[in-house]
Amino acid sequence: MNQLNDETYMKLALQMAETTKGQTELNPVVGCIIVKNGRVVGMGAHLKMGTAHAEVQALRMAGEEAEDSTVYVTLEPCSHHGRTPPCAERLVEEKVKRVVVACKDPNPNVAGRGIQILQNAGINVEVGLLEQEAIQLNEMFNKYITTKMPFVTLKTASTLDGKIASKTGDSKWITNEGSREYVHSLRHQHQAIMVGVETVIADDPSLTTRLVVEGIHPIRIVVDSNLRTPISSKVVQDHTVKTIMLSTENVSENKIKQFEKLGSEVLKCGNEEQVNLPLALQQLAERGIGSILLEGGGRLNGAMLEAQLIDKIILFYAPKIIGGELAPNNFSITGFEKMSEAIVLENMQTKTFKNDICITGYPNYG
Ligand code: AOF
Ligand code: ZN
Repeated sequence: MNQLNDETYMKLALQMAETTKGQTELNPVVGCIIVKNGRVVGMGAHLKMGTAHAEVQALRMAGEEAEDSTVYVTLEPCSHHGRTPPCAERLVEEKVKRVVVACKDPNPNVAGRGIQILQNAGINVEVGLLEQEAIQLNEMFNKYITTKMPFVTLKTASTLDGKIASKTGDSKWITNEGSREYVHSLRHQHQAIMVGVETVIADDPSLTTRLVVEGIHPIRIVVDSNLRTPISSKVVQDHTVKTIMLSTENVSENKIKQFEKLGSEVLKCGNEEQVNLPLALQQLAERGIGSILLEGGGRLNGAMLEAQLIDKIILFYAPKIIGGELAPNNFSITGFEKMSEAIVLENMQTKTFKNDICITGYPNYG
């Protein structure tokens, strides 16, 4: 066991939140531990949008022990009436003595008001313990709640020379099993998965989550300006989870009906030749999608990058060189003229899966 102090309990709360990543839809993941007279008397996590918040779950467990206790919570207790009543008021009613908060809630409806309610009631509040960890944990929620646009994570898998398939289109498999299993955890943690129509035509992917334990399937999104998705493709036929096709005002109503009859939804995003990507993401956010895993191909990756819509980039590199002028690249874009115009990634991190390298970074669009 670690040394027993505030950090020990906050770490536990963060771990509980971490494990629920992917199941709270538009809500943040939050963990809460309640300690009284040296004993843990309550533990809780927010498990599903629309249900009790982490503090309420933990308070229910603590019962009368909540009075005079210390509460460790990874996110500022809420102050507003959303789908559930305000946690800050509930903590006051339960007469807790001290509240340790990892980070403030960026939700404009809360943003410090929860802390204020607690302090006004004379509760001792400390903010900022393991703050960076707590902010990082909810990076997707933080973007959505402050901009009303989905957080987009791009994942690509390529050879060391940046090819996502051979010149004949073969792509199975570039990375190893360990890397691919990690990708399925990423699918579990995002509300939706997005690919271009070319990927559907070339690979007929199912885009579901397949883990050693059962995972959550993301909503499938196909960027398909001219509705060229084959009717026979898995994303249209298998009904494991909903499929949304992003298209334009220019496609025929007949074609749309064909897909709708089979259970897919078609969104018209602009009247240009190609899907208006910023408008598409805005429409998806309005439909309750706050996080998207973008899985290619190269043209869509490039277009999303050029439109500055990608928040996080996860690049898998397999120890292989395939070559081929015509073999598709991670990013198919016209390209910038000068090195000084290149998109720079920040906060780089690397992980390895045997001989595969996984690089994560955040593009800085300047
Ligand atoms: C907390 N503890 O466990 C969570 C919080 O619609 P509601 O009632 O679920 O409220 C959602 C908002 O509440 C969400 O946007 C975020 O600001 C906060 N989430 N707050 O005190 C929790 N999940
Ligand atoms: Zn709350």
